[in-house]
Amino acid sequence: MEQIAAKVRAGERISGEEALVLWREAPLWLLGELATEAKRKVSSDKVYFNRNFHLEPTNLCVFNCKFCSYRRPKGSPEVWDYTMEQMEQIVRDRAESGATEIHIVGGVHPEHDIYYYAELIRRVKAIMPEVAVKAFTAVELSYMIRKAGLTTEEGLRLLIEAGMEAIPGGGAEIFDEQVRAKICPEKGSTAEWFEVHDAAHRLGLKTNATILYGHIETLEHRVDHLLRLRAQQDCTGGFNAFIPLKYRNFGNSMSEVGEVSIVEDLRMLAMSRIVLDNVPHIKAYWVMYGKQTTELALSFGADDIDGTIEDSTKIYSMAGAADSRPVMTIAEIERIAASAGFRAVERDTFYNEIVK
Ligand code: V47
Ligand code: SF4
Repeated sequence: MEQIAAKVRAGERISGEEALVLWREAPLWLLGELATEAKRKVSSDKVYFNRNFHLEPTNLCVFNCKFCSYRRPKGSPEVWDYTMEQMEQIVRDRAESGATEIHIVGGVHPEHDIYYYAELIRRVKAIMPEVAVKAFTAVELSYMIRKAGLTTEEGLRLLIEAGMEAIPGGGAEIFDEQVRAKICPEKGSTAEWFEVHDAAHRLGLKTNATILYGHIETLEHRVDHLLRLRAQQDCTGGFNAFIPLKYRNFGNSMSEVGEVSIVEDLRMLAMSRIVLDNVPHIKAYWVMYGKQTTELALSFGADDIDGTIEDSTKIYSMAGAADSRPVMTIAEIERIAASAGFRAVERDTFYNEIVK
């Protein structure tokens, strides 16, 4: 274990087996120390955040992932399915908010096609031309592109021409095909997820990646997930950030699985930073962890806490996250970063610093 820690300190890449030894045997303080050293090499004393909001067009979905607390079947009183005009109004209401990014993600709609979504992006950009559109998980993209009979590259080009500038990390879940078949059997495959991100990177788009952890997967599955991402990043280099998403167990059909501890969350973050030596940013998504754990996360390799959100996402509140009205002021972000010993820095979607 000491030898592996020395390798990490020297900036050398560790293997999957070495990662497993560290994950199982290293004391928490050591993981925090190694991850913080690695974080400082990339982002010194900075903790990044942005001013963003989410647009969730619908919670209808053609898939039915077992961990999802968000999707509702057609006819349910809890369905929302915004019209184009309603979505324009949501954006108009935030036009003066100072947001630099809009994150558009929802269920995989049974009827809307890629041309509808291209139009949505165009209308968003018409209202807020300066905002960066980070839109659609690889699962949504793959579905709409295949339905239109386009190649992945053609589909992405069409959305890029409409104004899409980045792709969020969702839909990755767990790459191991056997675990994926158990928790989200209908959803697009691991190969499809990588196909979208690979093509996006080759077209010059920056994307994020996630893992959904803390359910039925093992540490081996988590390491396998990180290694597949590291290999992709070696080839295309387009991942900006990695976001470990903790499985929240409220209101879905895997609730009996329970939730992992905060200590496990911290180990997950630190190991992500250590193994993903070629991904610059590790995001502690505060909406999912809650504000206190997010503060702790900054001592375990995270250098990004996402954004102000403005109470615009329901994915995590519906899955049992502590904060049912997710809003974070910039003063709060600054306090959290300072309390962890770092400096909050506002960024845009591409991690350029915004100097006011
Ligand atoms: O893919 C769904 C996850 C993801 C649950 O790129 C759940 O900046 C936990 O990807 N418990 C979508 N997680 C959200 C996402 C995301 C979020 C924030 C920032 C970015 C980014 C991306 O939400 C899904 C799935 O993995 N999810 N249900 C649940 N019960
Ligand atoms: Fe649909 Fe996404 Fe929920 Fe799966 S996680 S059921 S793809 S909304």
